[in-house]
Amino acid sequence: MTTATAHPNIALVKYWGKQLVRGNFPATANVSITLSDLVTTTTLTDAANDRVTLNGAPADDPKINSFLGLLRESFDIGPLHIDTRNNFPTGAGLASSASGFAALITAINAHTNLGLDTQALSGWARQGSASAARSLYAGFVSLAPPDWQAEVIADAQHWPLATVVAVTDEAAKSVSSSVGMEYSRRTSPYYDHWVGSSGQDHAAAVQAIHERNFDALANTAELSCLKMHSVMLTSQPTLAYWNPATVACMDTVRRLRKNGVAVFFTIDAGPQVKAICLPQYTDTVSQALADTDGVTRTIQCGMGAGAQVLASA
Ligand code: 2P0
Repeated sequence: MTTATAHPNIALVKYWGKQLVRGNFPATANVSITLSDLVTTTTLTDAANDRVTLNGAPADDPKINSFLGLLRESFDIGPLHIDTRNNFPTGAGLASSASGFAALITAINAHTNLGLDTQALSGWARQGSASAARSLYAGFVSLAPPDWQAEVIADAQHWPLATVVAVTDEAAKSVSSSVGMEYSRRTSPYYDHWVGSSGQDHAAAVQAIHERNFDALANTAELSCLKMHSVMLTSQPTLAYWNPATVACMDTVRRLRKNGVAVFFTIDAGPQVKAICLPQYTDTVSQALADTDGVTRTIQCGMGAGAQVLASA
């Protein structure tokens, strides 16, 4: 039996869209921070047939099935019972597939003695879910050309930012990110500009992180988020991930920032808002978001660890 954990990561410059090559490579350079407090815990046991339980209930997840199929083209991996649990809403724009595939490949590596190093694990995780490549690592993580290998550009101690998650709806999304990205590539009139400008956004974010320039990171991250959502909204069918509370949270964050609080927002493929701030503002930001109409709860996170094996026997 083997247990591994991994944390979700939140992109500050977003991945949305895939290259038209095998291997699940993003079309846009992206950079993230790995969160603490939110965690996926995955336990593997040998079984007669493959079986997956997600948050305690039997699950038939095509992405996990095809990931196992891909791994078995290269490695001898017997049938497994995969028990995976999230301590946060699943499939709701909180990067459960990033932590999920990072924990899964980390557990499989230990359980079946594949002997893969972190870089190789990250490459395999990318094939399960591209954002998962980043969750192998702690700190500020880039996934960018030329090799599209996730790498740490600064560790958590360099700039220990805090994140407050404002939960507005715990339900799972109706359109998966993979499907949504394909709609966007095929139909959004803004898609080419989005892809073409991502290198510039990535470079600006990397520089802001290295310099610990909060305003520069805030402006770049909010622009990347809003450009991604513009692409989503102009896709056919439209991908409208926001609800009224999402918009209210954005207004709350903008008001705080105007009043001198170092905070910015980012939103992924779901209606939750993540407010990233300097740690001394965490309580102020949490309180303001908790008081915002439609917010059901807030979760405070720091910078999290990379994926790790907890126990293997
Ligand atoms: C990100 N997202 O960079 C972006 C921002 C959602 C919005 O990565 O198709 O689940 O499995 O590679 O990684 C969500 O996409 O997609 C995602 P697949 P994934 O965090």
